[in-house]
Amino acid sequence: MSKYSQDVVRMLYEHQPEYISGQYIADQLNISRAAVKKVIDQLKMNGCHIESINHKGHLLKQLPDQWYSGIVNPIIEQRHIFDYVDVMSTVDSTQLKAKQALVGNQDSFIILSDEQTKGRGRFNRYWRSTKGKGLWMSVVLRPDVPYAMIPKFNLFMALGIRDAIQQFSKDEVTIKWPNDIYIDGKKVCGFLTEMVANYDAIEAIICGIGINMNHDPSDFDEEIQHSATSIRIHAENDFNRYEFLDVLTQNIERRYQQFLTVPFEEIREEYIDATNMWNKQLRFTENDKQFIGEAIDIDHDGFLMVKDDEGQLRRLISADIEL
Ligand code: BTX
Repeated sequence: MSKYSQDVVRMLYEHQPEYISGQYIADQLNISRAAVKKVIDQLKMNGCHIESINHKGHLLKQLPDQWYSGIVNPIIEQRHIFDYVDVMSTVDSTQLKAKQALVGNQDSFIILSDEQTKGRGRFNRYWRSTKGKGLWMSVVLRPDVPYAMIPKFNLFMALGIRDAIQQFSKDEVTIKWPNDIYIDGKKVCGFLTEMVANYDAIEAIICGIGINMNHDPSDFDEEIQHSATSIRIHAENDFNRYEFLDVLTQNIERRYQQFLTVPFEEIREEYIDATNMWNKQLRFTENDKQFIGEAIDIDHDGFLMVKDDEGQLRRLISADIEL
């Protein structure tokens, strides 16, 4: 793509729903009108719905189905907690990329990619990140908090992600403590929080978020076809990936500020209401040991309280749970 593509997309996006003349774009970028036409033709070939009318100019009719930094940037610039966003078309893992990019600086940022070739979940499990179908991103933040706060960060993020997905889903969206979001018994999102720390303090929190956004059921491969779902499958109305990114990052910003200023206790009831694990027998795996039990509460520190099948009370900070 031309080096001007993102600038042109941004101008078209910011002028919506107005037409914008080729001459105006040319003047702004200090290039010829012929060069502008070439960029616009290229964008159209890439699937951007641009309407061009003689003497009127160009109009972005519909937001594209890929990530363009020219559109992502103005959205993320509205979020005060981030310094920048890096938009990629493909990457091994946004989480790995984020860990490299956070070294030697104090930036808070987002890495967003259209595809991951080595997306990873917890315990190095795979995370299927099909091109163009999902929101695959890592968020790097720099809170000045003690290590013990990290599990709480994950709880605040869970609510932020859940709320964002709920705005687009006609069906109830629930949290499966501690790392998944579900709709109708199937996983729509997995997320995880990692940290980089030195002896005294946290240097960065890296929250990797994978959300199935545009998949049809047939887009999931055999291994996860029965356990995965997407927002589109449950969406009330047609939605665009940029609208979703806007809502998601608003919710992340809101919950991050809440995480910094209020104790978990203040959102505990809300979290319990949003969780889908109550009143049923579940299989837990904790440090390679399995047991059956029933989740009965989330305590003031965000630990899951479980009564196992021998009647013993267990307090879990993390575990693998089969619903
Ligand atoms: P997890 O370990 O709880 O979930 C991984 C499991 O989920 C896999 O073993 C598989 O059964 C199932 N799975 C894999 N892909 C999908 C999918 N697309 N939809 C539903 N189920 C799936 C949860 O891990 C945390 C995942 C974080 C992913 C993000 S994406 C951006 C960032 N980069 C990266 O490499 N990881 C994070």
